[in-house]
Amino acid sequence: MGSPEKLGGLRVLWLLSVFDVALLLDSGMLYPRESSSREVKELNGLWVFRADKSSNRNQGFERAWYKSRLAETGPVIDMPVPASYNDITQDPTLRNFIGWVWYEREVVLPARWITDEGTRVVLRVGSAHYYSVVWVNGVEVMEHAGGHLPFEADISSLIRKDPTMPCRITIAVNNTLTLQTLPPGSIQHLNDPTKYPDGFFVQSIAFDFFNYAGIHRPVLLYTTPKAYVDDITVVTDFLDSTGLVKYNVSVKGASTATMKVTLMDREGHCVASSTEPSGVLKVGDVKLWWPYLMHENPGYLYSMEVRVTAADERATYEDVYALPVGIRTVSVTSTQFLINNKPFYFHGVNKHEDSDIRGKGLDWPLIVKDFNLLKWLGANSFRTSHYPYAEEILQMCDRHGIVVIDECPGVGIKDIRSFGNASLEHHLVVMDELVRRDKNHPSVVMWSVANEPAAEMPPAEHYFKTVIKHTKSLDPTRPVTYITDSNFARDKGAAFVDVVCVNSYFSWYHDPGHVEVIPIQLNTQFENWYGKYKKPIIQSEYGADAVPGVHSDPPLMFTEEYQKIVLQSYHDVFDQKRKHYVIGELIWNFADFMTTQGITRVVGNKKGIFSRQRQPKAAAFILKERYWRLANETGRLPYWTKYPCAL
Ligand code: BDP
Repeated sequence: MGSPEKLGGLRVLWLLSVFDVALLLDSGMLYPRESSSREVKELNGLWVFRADKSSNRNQGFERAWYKSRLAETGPVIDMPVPASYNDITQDPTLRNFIGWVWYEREVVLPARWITDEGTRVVLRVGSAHYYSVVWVNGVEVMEHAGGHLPFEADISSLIRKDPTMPCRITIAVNNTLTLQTLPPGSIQHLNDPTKYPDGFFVQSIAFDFFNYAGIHRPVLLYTTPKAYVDDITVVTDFLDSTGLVKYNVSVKGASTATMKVTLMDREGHCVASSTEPSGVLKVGDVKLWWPYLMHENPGYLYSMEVRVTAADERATYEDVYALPVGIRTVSVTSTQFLINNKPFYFHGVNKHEDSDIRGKGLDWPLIVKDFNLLKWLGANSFRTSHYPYAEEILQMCDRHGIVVIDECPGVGIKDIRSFGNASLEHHLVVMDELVRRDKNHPSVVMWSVANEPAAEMPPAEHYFKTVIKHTKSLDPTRPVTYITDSNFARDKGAAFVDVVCVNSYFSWYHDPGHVEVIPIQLNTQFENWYGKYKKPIIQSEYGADAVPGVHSDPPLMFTEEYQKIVLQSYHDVFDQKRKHYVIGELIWNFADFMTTQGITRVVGNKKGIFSRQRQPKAAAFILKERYWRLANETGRLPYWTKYPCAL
């Protein structure tokens, strides 16, 4: 054994060697935060809106709707941002609309933003589904492909062109999915005049949630000085009681800059500092970031304040950015998932961003309600099935200690044409964007690159090998997974992952009505996967639909009783296998959610343990009892959790 100093030195060397991130993207995507040098102006609220219902959906571009006020080129309606537009009006053609919709908002800017040449003004869209084009005062400033990640543009010079003009922001958003988008989809034109009206077409998708569209997350303007902190990357470790924070700051807008990096504890006391743009901060008597129910003080966050000063011939600029930092480690053995070197058992849920009226629009009351429900349930984790969730949600996870499997929108990859080069390249860019956005969240412990792709298709092996390898090169500190269905014989991707994640629906999609098959089939599933790969396994989905309020005993499918007995039958097997290599269970789903209309869906998917309005079904109480018991066995409950009902 080496001396602690020597081991510490090696640890620091290891830290220095990782995370020299090879992101292909040329700039950072820090969450916009106010500071003494940065202002934020939210543009949430009412926007002007029009769907382009012309037969080719292209009139907006042909007639250049972006060049003048939208109200001047046709009728407009009010549209809230953020929100999906689908469920806002009484118009059935808008609910099921496919094509371009146009949003517009005029903003009055503070005079200083326009006159001060030393200030950068950035326009940022949290997410818009799926393809977006953005103009400011009729000039295109950016385009973005992908419905779940942010994009931004520096609009400083544009707003200074004519200071007398208001700042008119136009955003055109198209929800059409193609074989190369993520998720993929395709358009079917149905031309038989004996069956369909003229120009009839539908969007086909191979995933099980409604393709809500619009501007789903906040749009805002923020400022930075001309020389600014463009990105920060943090990787953490610890040795005994010393925390290690490896950081790297990238500055733009100046060739040389002086730096002051200060790490502060919760009380605002400085615990470490540096004047280098990169290095390792050592934190004595470290307070580690722990998951909820694993420690009496979960979600501990330090604040890393980065202060950059740079000068040019005209002025001196100072930029300040404060990043929350949780110090923790993640690692995987052949049978365990370790957080801070202690075994972690995922007892959690799969979610969706989905609710009445708002669709997939960010909504604070809903977010806070969901976190209260997660805590009530005793859930310590969730998977962002089937796409990256809002940054605001991940920040809540960081603060509350809810562990996250962060999934990209690689869902419904079922057509062989979606395994081609164009798809693969886009998938890699999406992983770049996802890791760039979420790399510093302590709550994020694993990346998921896809859900239930058609893994049996010949190109799947190369495709997933490439995506997983790329993700590992972006972030060597977190395990990577992809989520497979229970079709063991056909799988081609699990060989490359660190943790095997399996979805199965025994006694539902197979052997419907026969819960007695669950123990045998689930046991076979686990033994097959572990036997072949010798990797820890998470049951990443299981469940059954229950229409709230529908009952029967003996249990019949779609009743609350059937959902309960399915869950309980799975739990018996989990309890045997978690002693060996099963490291988690995530129920499908936290809440009922909207899907495409179809004969197997009664106004959406009803596998929630809560209704879409977040009221518990009988299964929620089964799970609550189980999760608190698991927490008692595997974690360390904080004193106040003796009274979970008071939460
Ligand atoms: C799984 C999918 C999920 C579906 C679920 C279901 O991963 O998106 O919603 O089935 O059918 O296979 O309920």
